[in-house]
Amino acid sequence: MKFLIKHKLILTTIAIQLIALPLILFAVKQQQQTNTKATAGTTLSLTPASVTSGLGQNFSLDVMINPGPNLVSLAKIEIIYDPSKVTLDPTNPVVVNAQAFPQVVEGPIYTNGKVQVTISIGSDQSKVIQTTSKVLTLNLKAAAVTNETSVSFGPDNSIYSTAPGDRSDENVLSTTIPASIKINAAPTPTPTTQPSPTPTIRPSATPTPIPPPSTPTPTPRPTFTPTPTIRPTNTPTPRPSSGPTTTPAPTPGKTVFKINGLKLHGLGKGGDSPNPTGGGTQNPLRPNRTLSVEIYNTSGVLVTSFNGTVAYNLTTGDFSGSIDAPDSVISERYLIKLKSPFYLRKQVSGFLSLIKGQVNTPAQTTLIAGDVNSDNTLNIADYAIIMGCYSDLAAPRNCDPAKKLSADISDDGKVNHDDYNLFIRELSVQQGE
Ligand SMILES: [Ca+2]
Ligand SMILES: [Ca+2]
Repeated sequence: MKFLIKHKLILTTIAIQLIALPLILFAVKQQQQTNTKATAGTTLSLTPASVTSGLGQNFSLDVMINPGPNLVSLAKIEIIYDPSKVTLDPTNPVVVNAQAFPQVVEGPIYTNGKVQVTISIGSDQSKVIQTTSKVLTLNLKAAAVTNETSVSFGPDNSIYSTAPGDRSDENVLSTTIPASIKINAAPTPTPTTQPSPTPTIRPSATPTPIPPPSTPTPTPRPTFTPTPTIRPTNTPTPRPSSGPTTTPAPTPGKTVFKINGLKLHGLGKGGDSPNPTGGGTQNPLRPNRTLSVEIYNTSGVLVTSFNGTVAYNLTTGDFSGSIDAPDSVISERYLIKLKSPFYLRKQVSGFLSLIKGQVNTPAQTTLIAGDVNSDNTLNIADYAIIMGCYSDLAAPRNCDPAKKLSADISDDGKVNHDDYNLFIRELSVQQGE
């Protein structure tokens, strides 16, 4: 009997384990899926998800954003619709929610069946979107009878975030939810909106293209004056012939500063203020950078300053170089500060006990980006230059080659969301040292 009970107990334990194992595996898999999703995590939706309208009547759709775990700074929105079924209200087609997004960065641009607009929180880092908010309202008109037509998000939507877990150039949009429109022949007195029970959730990467109108019933185009679609002149900045990473050999007898592993925010493995270990532009267009070395005595009085060049290393994602100090520099304990154009000046940690006539290596240092006008401060003046040169959907508003060079803080030849978002992310430190 005792043996039987023991046997039964063993069998029961095995049975429980057999049942529990798939459950544990399932739970682990679920966890992994949740984690995968959480890396992007922001949702754009059109509400109400379902609208029934009478022919010729006006109706509105709101674009809503649920930031998820992200802190949204900028939204690039592209709405597509079938212009043979639905038209834009000619007087007021797009109303941006200026409370949440006070800065219209570009657009709205109206093309056949498409609305594009890029909006941001402006220059105040604390205004990032952290809760579900209205982005804008689309005012539309029911133009042709149909059982179903959709108003949805096109392939070119992107959301940028200042969260520490995100990169400055990372699109954190994960999901877009369209709206379904039914247009009845007899005009209903008031358009009824019904919350749809199950909105179709589609990944933003694969939008269903709107089929071309089957019957060529030309919808009269609204009479509003659309913003002309000015495509930015897509002349890529010519890459300088690379071969810059040849560190010149130090001159014998010279006092040399060996700069090792200098990180520039937004470039290579430089990270940025909220995410120091994050990445940046892997192939910066200007791999050689001027670096000013300032030497101060232990009382903080400037002794001398001199310039040299540091070069980008693709493998390590940072900058290195050897810079000759003037002969007047004597062996002494010094404070060192480093400054490169468009970055805040930074004091190297600790003192450097300099030995004249030898190679001296200051501690590894990281420079903060975004000082577009190189006055050692991050403020509205830098922001204004970035906004003036911003060019993604349209030509820049106020830019020239020099401004463009300085505003392109991600150094990829373009001034757009990457540079804006990097600047906003850097604002936790606004003054150079
Ligand atoms: Ca500045
Ligand atoms: Ca850029």
